[in-house]
Amino acid sequence: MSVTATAYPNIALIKYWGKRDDALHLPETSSLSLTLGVFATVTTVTVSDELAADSVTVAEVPAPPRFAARVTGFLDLVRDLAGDRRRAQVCTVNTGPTGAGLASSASGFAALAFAASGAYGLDLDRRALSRLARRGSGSASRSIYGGFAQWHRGEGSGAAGDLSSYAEPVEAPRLDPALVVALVDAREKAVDSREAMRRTVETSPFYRPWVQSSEQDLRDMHTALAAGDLAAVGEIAERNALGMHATMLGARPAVRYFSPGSMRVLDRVLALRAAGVAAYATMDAGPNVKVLCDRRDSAEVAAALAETDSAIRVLVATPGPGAAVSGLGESSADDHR
Ligand code: 2P0
Repeated sequence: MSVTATAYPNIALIKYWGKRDDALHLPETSSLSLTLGVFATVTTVTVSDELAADSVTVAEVPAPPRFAARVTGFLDLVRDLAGDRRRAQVCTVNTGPTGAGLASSASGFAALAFAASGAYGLDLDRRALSRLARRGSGSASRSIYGGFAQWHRGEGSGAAGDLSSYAEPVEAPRLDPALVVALVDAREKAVDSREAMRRTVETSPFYRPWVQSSEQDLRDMHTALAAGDLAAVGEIAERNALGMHATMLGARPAVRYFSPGSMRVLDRVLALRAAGVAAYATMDAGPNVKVLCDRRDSAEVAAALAETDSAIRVLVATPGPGAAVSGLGESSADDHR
């Protein structure tokens, strides 16, 4: 059985940064994101009797061992759920930069959750798929849905935590947003986000205060989304993201993802606001900057960001769809070699 699924990255407006359970990927805080309509990941999983081991390719090239091991670990979860020990071939193609703070692991594990659960014959609803995707990468739980989504931190540990930590869609019908992505550097980051968040939780004196403020940010964000108040949404998102980066600067040793180029883009966003354009920045585990604005202002914002000599590429993303199965087949693993 072969299943192909497509998923899109999401950018958090209220960030996920830090786990209370590393094995189950249970977060310290709830987070809220917008799924983008760009940089899809397309993944095909083919289950076969003939494979002695899982095989994983990324863009038709054998995956690096660390990533292949992560995929196999994820497939083991799916095999346990399905009671099926057969091995699988995983072929994944990312249309965006990988490991550059553009949420490639979110789209990647959301697509893998859909494709693998389908290929192993599981019939999971979106909540179960979100919980499953979470086990691959926390932020992937949110890419199961299009538009805005909240990943609940859930309550408790062990099975109770696992059952209660999933994402759900959040309606914001009065907003027509865009995220303008300023690509400052498309290279893979030096410190991966998993290590960076672990170090932050364990060593940063600024971490707990951010966790507390994030709870208020989330409540305020719901109010702003319901009111369709883009300026409030942007202000809350910007302060939440800068606060997250402050926690990392307090880690020992510090983790710093923004670069001089990122700063020039952030300055440009401030200049846009001073000129009356509602534009607000957020940044993740990398130097790239994403700017939230109204869709009608997105061309102006994109032009302004492109004028900085820091952005090597600027593109306008509007809200994208949730993960979905895009192909089914009965093909054998050989078909994909
Ligand atoms: C987020 N990030 O909310 C935050 C903001 C990066 C900065 O989720 O360890 O790849 O696989 O659960 O999901 C990146 O972390 O981490 C992330 P794991 P993930 O989007």
